[in-house]
Amino acid sequence: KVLITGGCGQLGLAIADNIRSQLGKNSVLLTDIKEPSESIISSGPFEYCDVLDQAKLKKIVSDYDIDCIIHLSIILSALGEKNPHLALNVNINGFQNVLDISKERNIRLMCPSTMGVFGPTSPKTLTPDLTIMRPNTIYGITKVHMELMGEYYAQKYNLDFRSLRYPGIISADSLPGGGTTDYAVDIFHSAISQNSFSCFLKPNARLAMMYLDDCIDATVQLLFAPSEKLSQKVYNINAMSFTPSELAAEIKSQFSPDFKMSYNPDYRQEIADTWPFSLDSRKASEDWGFNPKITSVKELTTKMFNELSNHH
Ligand code: VAH
Repeated sequence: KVLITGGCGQLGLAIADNIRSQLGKNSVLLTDIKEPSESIISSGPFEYCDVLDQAKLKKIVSDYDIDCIIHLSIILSALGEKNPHLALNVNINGFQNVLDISKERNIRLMCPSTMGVFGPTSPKTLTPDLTIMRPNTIYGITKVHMELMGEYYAQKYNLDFRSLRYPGIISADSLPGGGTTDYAVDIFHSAISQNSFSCFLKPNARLAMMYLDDCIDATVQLLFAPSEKLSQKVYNINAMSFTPSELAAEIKSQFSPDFKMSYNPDYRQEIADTWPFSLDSRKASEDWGFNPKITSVKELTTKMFNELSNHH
C-alpha cells in the first residue's frame, strides 16, 4: 500500500490514478494539509496529514499498513525564496519525519528531486547525474540535502530509497504552485482566456521540461523497478528543452496568430539563470526503461490544447 504526501498538488492525483489502475482503488492513500478537491475525494482514500506531525504520520502509516511512501510535500523554488524558513521546515523536517518512519517500518521511500539541485557552476547542457551540485536557492539546497540523506539511510540502514530529478513539469488538469517553471503551465490557461500572457522569465530563459504523463510513467516505473536493476539511487529525467519565446511561437502557430506575449522578468529569472538547459537522462533509460513520449515543444503544445479544450 502506497502513501502519497502532498497529494493535492500538481502530481499527487495523477500518480495515484496510475497506481490505482494497476493495483486497485485502495492501493493508494492520498494525504495533504489542503482541502481535497471533489475529484480527489471521489478517486479513493484521502486523509488530512501534516508531514511535520510525526505522530499523526506514524498512526496513518500503521493504520493503513503502508509499505511504500511517495513524498511530494515540498515548498518549490520561487515560494522558497520568498519564505526560506517555511521551505527549510517543510523540506528538511518534513522529509526527516518521513525518512525516520520509513527506516523504522522498512518502507520503500520514493522522493522526487529536481533539476534545481544544480546551480551556476554545474554544466548547463545535458547535465550529468553526477556533477557539481552547488545550488544557490533554498529549494535546491534542501533537495541536495534530501538526496544525500536518502542515500545515507540507504547505505547505513538499508532503506529502499529511490529518487528522480524532474525538470519543469507541464500539466493540464492540475496546477503547479510556487515554482519557476510554472510559467509554462500558466501560459496555456492565459492564452485560452485572454489570448495574451505576461511572462515572468526572459524570452531566452531555456529550461528542461516534461509533460505530466511522462513524469508519472517515469515515477511509477522507478517505484516498481526491481532493485537489482538500479545502479544508483537518484536519476535525472528529461524530455525536452525550450525557451518562453519558442513556446510563445508554437502557441501562435497552433492556437492563435495574434497571441500576445509580454516579458516582465522578476526574481524568478535569477533562479532560472542557475538551472540546466537540459539533463542527461541516459542512465534512467538504461536501468529502468525511461522513455518519454512527448519530446518537443510542438507536441507538448498540441497535447496541452487538446487536453484543455475539454475543460474550458
Ligand atoms: C520549480 N517546478 O520550478 C519546480 C521544479 C525543476 C523545477 O523543481 O520550482
